[in-house]
Amino acid sequence: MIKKVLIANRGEIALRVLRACKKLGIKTVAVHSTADRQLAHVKLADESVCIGGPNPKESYLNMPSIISAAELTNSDAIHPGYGFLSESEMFAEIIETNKFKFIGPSSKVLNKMGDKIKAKNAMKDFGVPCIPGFDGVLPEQPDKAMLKKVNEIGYPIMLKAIHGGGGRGMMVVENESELANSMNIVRTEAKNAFGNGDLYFEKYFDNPRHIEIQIMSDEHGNAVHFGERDCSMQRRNQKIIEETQACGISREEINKIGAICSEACVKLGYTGAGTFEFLYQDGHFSFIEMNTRIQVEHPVTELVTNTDLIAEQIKVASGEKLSMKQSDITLTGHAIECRINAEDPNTFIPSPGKIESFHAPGGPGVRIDTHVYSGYSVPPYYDSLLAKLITYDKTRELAIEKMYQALSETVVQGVKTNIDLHKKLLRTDFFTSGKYSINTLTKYIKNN
Ligand code: MV4
Repeated sequence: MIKKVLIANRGEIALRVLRACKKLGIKTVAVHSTADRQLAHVKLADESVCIGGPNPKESYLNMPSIISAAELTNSDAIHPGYGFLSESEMFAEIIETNKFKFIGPSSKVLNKMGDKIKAKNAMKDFGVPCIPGFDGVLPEQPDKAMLKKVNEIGYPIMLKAIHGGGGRGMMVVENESELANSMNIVRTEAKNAFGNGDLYFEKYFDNPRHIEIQIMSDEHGNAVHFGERDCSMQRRNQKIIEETQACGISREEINKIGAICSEACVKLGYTGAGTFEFLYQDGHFSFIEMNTRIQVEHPVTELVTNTDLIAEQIKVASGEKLSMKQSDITLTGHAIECRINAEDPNTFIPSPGKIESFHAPGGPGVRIDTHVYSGYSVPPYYDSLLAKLITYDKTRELAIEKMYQALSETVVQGVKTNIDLHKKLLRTDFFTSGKYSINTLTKYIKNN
């Protein structure tokens, strides 16, 4: 039984986790940096502990400090949110050995999914469709075996770092003359960013959609999926709009890939919430990686499936069986999320500072997940997400119109935001028609 949860995160997700704990009658501990004393969830938590300086390394990434806070407050479990330590094998392992509960999968599973080749080979074994490529560690320089595989796959290929993520440590290679040099570049980049320069490659997909499947599994061998999200509306690996249900993909297709994902979770010994990321092109799903955490965009799934994924995540971590069967889960209606960031609309550079006034939109089917209030100062040390605005309605058209209205009602003064960009995007042909890929937003911004 979990009686007290330490929330090892900040911002809107810390508040979201706090709300789920309150609903379940679980005590909460907020941990925060010296720059985050003003956060709403710090004031609402039963206890709060300052864990270090404003730099994430001193606080939200500071494992000894967080574990000390858990000891000090007698917490049972730690919720890592997203980002920071949420996918850290070492953090999960330290929590496990100190007899706290990590609200997420085991350190063993985190190790496997954190290594893209291990993850891919496991998924292939479980029958998850993967992208053809070289599914081992590449040699220092192209050798006979590697070139044979490249020629079998055909150019273009994509070089990827085994420990890559967030769009770093990958490069498209168009022909053999670029191959050796590109390998050196990606390897150096990966060594610097992830401390590991191991590479693999795959066939390059030039215009895919980014579709992901939400899953949840318990400690008793049960797993379910909650359908898909289309997260293609992104720029430089930063998603800005997510929606479900995905345009033009049938329920049969989703249920088929969803069942493969939930079966894979059981075989993997996965526990908790997770997401299978796919590229979707020419009517086919191809696995790219698994996210072993709750994601920013989980609310759209909560709205169309009428579930509280964070509460379910906590219940599963406390050893309960999943409260639903696959047949209980149906997707009804349409939900869209717009990420409202404090950023310059032209340069996309973060725009920290004091929010002089803030007014949230409302009405039926309008949800806003935010930690922001009038007078709040956005610190410069963290990501620029101010609020997630989510609308829900019977049809996609109605959800879009509701979103446009909600964005028009929203007031954020004092910092620059991307609200106007969202309003413009909702009126583009590619968005209203639902015909967009991972390249669409970048192209739009270049031309407007
Ligand atoms: C790819 C790809 C095309 N072909 N793999 C980007 C981050 C990482 N999660 C995997 N990524 C990609 N892998 C092959 N074989 C294109 C991307 C990609 C991407 C994928 C999803 C969402 C946004 C993206 C932006 C650029 C590139």
